[in-house]
Amino acid sequence: MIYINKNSLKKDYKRKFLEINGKELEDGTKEQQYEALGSLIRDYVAKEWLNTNNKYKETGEKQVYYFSMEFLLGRLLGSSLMNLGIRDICREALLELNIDLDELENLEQDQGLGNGGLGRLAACFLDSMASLNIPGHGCGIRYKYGFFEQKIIDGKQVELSDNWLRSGNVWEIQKRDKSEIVKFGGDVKMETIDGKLTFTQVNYESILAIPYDTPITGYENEVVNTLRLWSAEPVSNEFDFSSFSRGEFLKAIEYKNSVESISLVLYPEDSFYEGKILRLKQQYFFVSAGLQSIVRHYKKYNSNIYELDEKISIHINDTHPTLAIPELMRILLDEEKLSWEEAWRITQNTISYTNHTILAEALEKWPINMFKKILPRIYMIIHEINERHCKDLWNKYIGQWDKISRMAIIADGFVRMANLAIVGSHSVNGVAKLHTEILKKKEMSDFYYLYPNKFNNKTNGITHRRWLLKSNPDLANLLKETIGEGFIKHPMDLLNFEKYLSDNNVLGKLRNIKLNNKVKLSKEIYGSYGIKVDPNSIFDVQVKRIHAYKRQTLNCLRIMDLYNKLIENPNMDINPRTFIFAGKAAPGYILAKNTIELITSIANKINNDPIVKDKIKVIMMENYRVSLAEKIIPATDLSEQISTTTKEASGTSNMKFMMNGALTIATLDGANIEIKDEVKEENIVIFGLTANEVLDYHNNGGYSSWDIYNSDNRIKRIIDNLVDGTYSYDREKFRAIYDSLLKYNDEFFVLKDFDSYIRAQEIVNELYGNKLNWQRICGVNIAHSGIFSSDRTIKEYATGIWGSDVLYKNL
Ligand code: 26W
Repeated sequence: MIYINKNSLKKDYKRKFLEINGKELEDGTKEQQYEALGSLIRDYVAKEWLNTNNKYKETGEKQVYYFSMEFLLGRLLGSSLMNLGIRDICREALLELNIDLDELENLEQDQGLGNGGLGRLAACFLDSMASLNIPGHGCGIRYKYGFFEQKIIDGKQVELSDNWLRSGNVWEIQKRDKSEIVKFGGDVKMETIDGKLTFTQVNYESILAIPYDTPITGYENEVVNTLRLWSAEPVSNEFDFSSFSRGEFLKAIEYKNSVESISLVLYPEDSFYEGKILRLKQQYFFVSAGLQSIVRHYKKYNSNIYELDEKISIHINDTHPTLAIPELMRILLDEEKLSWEEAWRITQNTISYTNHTILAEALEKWPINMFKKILPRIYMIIHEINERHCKDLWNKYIGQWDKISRMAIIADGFVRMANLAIVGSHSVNGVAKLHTEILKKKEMSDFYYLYPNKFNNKTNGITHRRWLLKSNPDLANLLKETIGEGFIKHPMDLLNFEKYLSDNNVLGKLRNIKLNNKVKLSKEIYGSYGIKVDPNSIFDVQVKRIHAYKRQTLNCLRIMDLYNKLIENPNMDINPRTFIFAGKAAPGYILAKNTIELITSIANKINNDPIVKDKIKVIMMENYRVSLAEKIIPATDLSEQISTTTKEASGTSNMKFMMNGALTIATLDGANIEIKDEVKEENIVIFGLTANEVLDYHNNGGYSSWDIYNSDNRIKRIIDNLVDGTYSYDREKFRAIYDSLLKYNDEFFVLKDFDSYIRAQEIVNELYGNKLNWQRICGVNIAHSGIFSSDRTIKEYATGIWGSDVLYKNL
């Protein structure tokens, strides 16, 4: 909370603008006005940032470092202003200068350094740590190009590079003096010095890691934590002019490019692992730079390296930063000269690991030969970890070779990162109850029986500050008017809203707020795509990565079915619906790209058919990202969470939608189960196979999509529609989808769940028919969303994993 009034803000802003641009505010472009405001706000933050760091040094509190390949922060201007408690006065001050704050906020490029759920979770966690007074910082990569920008051209996804740093980034500070050297390749020299075997990496390539720090402000609590992102540069940036005369100038530039390629671009694959050398380099690059800087900082203020695990927690977000384990071992063994046993104790106690997916194709494993060449010393350490681990297993599981080889860290020519993460950490958690149970009983059961105490659940959460206060201010105001402001610091207080749900006046207000949000989104849709949608129709929304397991195809099929019914019976009485999709497909994922084409083709057909004109519309919004989500979610009536049960580890958009008063239609997957337990069965619509049914099919077979196709006329018709020219002159266009459903026996049980999905949608229609009851249901969802605040999640991590729970308890 900073103390500043409207007039001083105006004065500061004008001065800042002049300093940066050398001209008057009125003469500046909107972009310049945004940039000056951003810089000013960062200046305001700077003092609290310094104070926070000084406080951490003085108190010596345990520091948490959240290591993640991805941080999907979105925009920072609005959230920083809100956290500092000056968004309203800033809006007024700008208004007096004839500037619209919303317009400036909308100009900010999203910081899109993440693919989806995992990256956004990291961002929500940073927000909660800062807001709960927890000394928790992020460590990652400053990709020059973030997640690609998606354009839809002729109904197809086209990827453009996301040059997000083009006009600079006002939020970051480069800290060249805090650079680290990261070593790749070379050999390991072993020698005995003073009777001790030592290891030195020689003939290696040095790469300079430059940190860029972004302040992470807590909500009105004067805490500013740090997100440190690393960028790669050659150690010497000077061109060697003698080599220029030797004609080797281009070589020098090529070298520079090859070094910088390490932090050049975010891999756009989500849930799919490819053994690319560059990705391995990225992983070691930021992990090594991060750990070296953490240990250096630690040693500056602490003399006893043996207590490192009492002062530092390192959390690894999925297996991507697992090299933190051997890298910390390397630092402790080779640089700090600790014994293996001491180094191992400290490493295990320091590191904790979260798993975010059970999809087999997402499991990272690196070919030994490639690994050894790039990281020779790290490989040796992993080899030793594996030797010791396997020895324990041999003693414990005598003769059980299958089990031992399943649990080995190095096997079949690969280094298996999940196994390393489990063995080298003290805590392994899943991200929703069902997901953790599947990890324990199935995916990681061997390890669970070996280390039952390591495994625990931490159901995901979302920051209610961005996803309610900031993105839905009208709803936040209604909540403040009714239950007071307490819910902002204590989101469980949202439960008090339930008392107001018998008040028709409150329900009416809820309805108006939603309608207003829908009107705004309709304008956005009209502005971007020229399509008029009816704000009074049900906004039925599925926005997330496009992936077979998330089953956008199931959603498409029921729209196709509804369309067939309407064509047959144009007078059918239905609640008009607007189906909204958004999401990116991995560039190499053919089926997902085909799904986008299907959505846009259905949209094209339906939106241009006068028979169904006033009843249904289909919209595919381009370039889904955090800032677009903030507009779509508050305007949603129906949240589609329809993944094949067991496949979605948790989901987090499900939580964002409920918090904004949408009804959820869902399978009993991931956190949907916990949402149902919170709101109770009558306030959510559930359909589809249960986890046990899916697992049973997986284990015992017995599913035939052909049988369903042949026995259900509706299904036969829509599947045929995929290839009979209904949606495209090119009858082969949707062949990939058609084949996945029939030829390859519908791996994700789309046809199996179809009937139950349609019936669930009929229930939604009935519920919508009773407007007051619908509003009440939406209210119940809002009231019960507090438990899904990431503040709750972070408190659980702090107490259950990091041992850094002291501070927020005093809040
Ligand atoms: C190696 C390629 C790769 C890249 C990213 C594999 C796997 C991933 C992530 C684990 C994918 C991801 O974002 N998972 C999502 O994590 C969310 C936060 O926990 C969950 O809510 C989602 O259910 C899960 O799909």
